[in-house]
Amino acid sequence: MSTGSEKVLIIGLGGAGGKVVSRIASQKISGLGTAVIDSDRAALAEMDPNVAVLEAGSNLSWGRGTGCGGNIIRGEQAVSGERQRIMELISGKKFIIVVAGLGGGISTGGIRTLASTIRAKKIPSVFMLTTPFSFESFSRRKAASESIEQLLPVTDILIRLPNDLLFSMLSPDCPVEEAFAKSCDELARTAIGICGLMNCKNSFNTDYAGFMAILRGRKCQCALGVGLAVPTEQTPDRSAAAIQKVLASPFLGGVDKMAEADVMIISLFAGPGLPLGEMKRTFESVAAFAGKNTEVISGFSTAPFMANALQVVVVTVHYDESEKTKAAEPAAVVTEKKETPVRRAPRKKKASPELEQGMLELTNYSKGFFVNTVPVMYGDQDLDIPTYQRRGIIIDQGHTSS
Ligand SMILES: Nc1nc2c(ncn2[C@@H]2O[C@H](COP(=O)(O)OP(=O)(O)OP(=O)(O)O)[C@@H](O)[C@H]2O)c(=O)[nH]1
Ligand SMILES: [Mg+2]
Repeated sequence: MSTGSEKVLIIGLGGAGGKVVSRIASQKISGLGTAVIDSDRAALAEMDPNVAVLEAGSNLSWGRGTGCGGNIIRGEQAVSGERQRIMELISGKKFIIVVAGLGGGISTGGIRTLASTIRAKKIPSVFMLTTPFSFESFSRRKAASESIEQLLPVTDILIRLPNDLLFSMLSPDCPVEEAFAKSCDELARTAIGICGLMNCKNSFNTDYAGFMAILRGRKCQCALGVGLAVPTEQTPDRSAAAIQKVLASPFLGGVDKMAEADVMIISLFAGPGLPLGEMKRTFESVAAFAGKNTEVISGFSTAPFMANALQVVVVTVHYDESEKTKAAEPAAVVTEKKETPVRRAPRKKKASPELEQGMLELTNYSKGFFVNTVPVMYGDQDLDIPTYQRRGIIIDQGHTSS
């Protein structure tokens, strides 16, 4: 199986990933290869003819080309058994995007093997994963979130898109099939947008390294909006038109999400000759939606095939609470390490506090109840009388010698 000579490869894993990748393949974008890994033969048969398909698990006892039926262990077995073919599939690639809907059998079970295989080949990659709707089963949601935990150490860039964000943008009357179809269109646009983003040669910070610095190993949720516009007679301002589309993106979750973001990445992609004024105006218009604590990072790139089109990609990153506290920790450690060792002065002895308690007069008290008992004698000494009295010892009054 071959994906051709394209240096960038988008891999769909499982049903949702496959649908997205099939849409991307149908656009025949030059330089972009597509592949799908699934154990569901029927789903693979529906792929665009440009997609390289890898049927996983057909040699296993349960594998009859019917999919994993939500069974994560089967998903893991199916993908682990295809390590060699996956190696061949990704060989020679410069950059890989993986798209999958976590929660399913092959996607949740197989994603780790796919990630570790890509890492073993040292190919830069971005994982774009949806997490299940809140109405899906608890076990699916739990499996998805555990899968994210396991993936963090083996991925560089993990973009986690909660499917629930779709609800915030689509009307409740929207038919389910339409909602899913729209989401796949959006994910396809997003994946293509990310490819543009990673190729930002003129970017300030929005290239692969910049993304890695923000996302690597950190638990976060992302939201993403893509808007592409060309100037027309009705809408001559392509920047405003592209921003409008970004704001309407279902995976952006609305302007409130932008204001709450910890990081906002704005990237422009246009044909050669992008005017400075238009670039500045676009960045400023999008950045106006950021909150006062949002760190805004922006970048741009140009390519001849974009002609007079302008694409705006906005990624917002919302760190989990635990990550926010973690972020403060390394700084503290670094400061401590750089500190010049201080020679400690010899410890001073603590000054003893002044004795405040009054003196108790030392007198002989009556033996009380024991006055008529036979005294305990040792030689001529009555042992019932305290030793200091018997021997006439002067009691230390509590002051130290210094
Ligand atoms: N946004 C979006 N999410 C989807 C779509 N289809 C499925 N999902 C999500 O992706 C998750 C996994 O679904 P699939 O990709 O069909 O599952 P799979 O990996 O093929 O799993 P098995 O068939 O059990 O091997 C679901 O739980 C949904 O949350 C879709 O069309 N759009
Ligand atoms: Mg499936």
